[in-house]
Amino acid sequence: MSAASYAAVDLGASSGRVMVGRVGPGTLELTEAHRFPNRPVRVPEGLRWDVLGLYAGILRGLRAAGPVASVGVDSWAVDYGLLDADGALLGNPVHYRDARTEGVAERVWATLPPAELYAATGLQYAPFNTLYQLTAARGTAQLAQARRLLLIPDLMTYWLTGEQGTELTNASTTQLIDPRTRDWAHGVAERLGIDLGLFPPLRRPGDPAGVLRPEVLAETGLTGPVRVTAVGSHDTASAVAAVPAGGERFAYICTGTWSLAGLELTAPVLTEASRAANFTNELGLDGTVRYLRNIMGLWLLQECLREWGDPELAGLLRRAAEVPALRSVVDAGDAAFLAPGRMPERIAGACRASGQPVPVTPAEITRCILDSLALAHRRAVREAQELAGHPVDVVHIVGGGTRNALLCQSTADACGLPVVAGPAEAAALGNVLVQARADGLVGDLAGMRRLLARTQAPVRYEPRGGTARWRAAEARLTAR
Ligand code: LFR
Repeated sequence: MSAASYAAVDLGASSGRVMVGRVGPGTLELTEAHRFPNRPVRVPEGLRWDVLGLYAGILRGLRAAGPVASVGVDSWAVDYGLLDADGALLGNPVHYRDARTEGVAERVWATLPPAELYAATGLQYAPFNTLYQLTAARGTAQLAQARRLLLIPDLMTYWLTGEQGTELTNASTTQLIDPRTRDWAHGVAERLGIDLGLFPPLRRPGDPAGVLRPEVLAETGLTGPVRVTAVGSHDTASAVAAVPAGGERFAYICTGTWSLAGLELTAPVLTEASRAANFTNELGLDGTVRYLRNIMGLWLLQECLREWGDPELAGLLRRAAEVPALRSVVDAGDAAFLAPGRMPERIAGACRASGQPVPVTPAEITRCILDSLALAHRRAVREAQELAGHPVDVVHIVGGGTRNALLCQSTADACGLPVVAGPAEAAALGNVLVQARADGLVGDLAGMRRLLARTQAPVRYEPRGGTARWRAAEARLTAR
């Protein structure tokens, strides 16, 4: 095969897309076939994902994509659907921002102390890790009836193919995987009474995941057989695979609804200091570890925009750039910002509580958010290097936030390092490249990255000095 087209289904927290990647010798082109909103729905029992709407968007996208050699699916992590004995979905998958996990971690830790849990799984504490969600679900009629658990991309893949599997990079976010063996953490599951038999067998990026069912072919107008390939089905795993870095001395920040900031390592860091700093060891391509911290990300801004009735973003960012930098900052890693709703008020409240000037106008609040994100990026990049003993010379930013020049420049200034921004559609590109690699069209991870660097034209931001101001702002935040 000398060139081929691949469909990447990439589901983000606020939108889904089907992208088509054309890969040939030395070439890589990505085009958008279809983009659709992803709106969680609040029903009486809580916040739920509209997975039927997402699947309908995928089918529409595959129709628009036209002939492809294979399809791969990636999405956000940790969430899942439960299937009954007939293989039918039991209810709407619960959104990771749902309140059901409040107070659950403490119950888990009474059986399995946090230090032991970290030593066994290397996963950061986040209230929404699948392990806590499953503990929250214990005793529900739905879980009692469940015979299978499929993570979101595995559920979509199952509906497309009829075949079930658990893709490893995403499985590593459940907190039920041992990052050393890259296999299930049986001891953890046993002690917490979690039935690992609910998960179908593990599969790895590049493994075959079936072919599109005849009904899917009929509905999408595609001619079979069309293969489905397991990719780094955690969107962050796919995005990190598409960081156009040369060598190893780089940090990355995957920006979108979240900012995921950290390093690519060859082994997990399971020290107590790492746990205390809440760094996670998620699994990446080819035996790599994604050593990173979750930062609230552009969610803070998205929620404000929603509250403000979705004003035009470019104008707002221009006005925000004119607001003096670093007047007030909030801790963009704080789980207090996890839940939806009233975000401008909550940000102003955090500034007031910490004795800083209270941002009032949308431009001021936007500036506060972007400064706070850049500051959180600075902290994560620095602490990751210290904790892993892995120095870097450059910070790569990929994902939607690369379109935000103010955020990229502020991150370069805050880190005191050059920032290389792009590609924006990193997750889709990583998804496409893993499929192309399974067909022998690209080489190893380094080869994939060389191809990206040559074809995707990233933008470079040099630090403009003034790191002392960022250091002072950080001290202001951590002093409290
Ligand atoms: C980013 C992401 C993060 C994960 C969060 C919740 O889209 O996948 O990596 O921590 O969403 O699933």
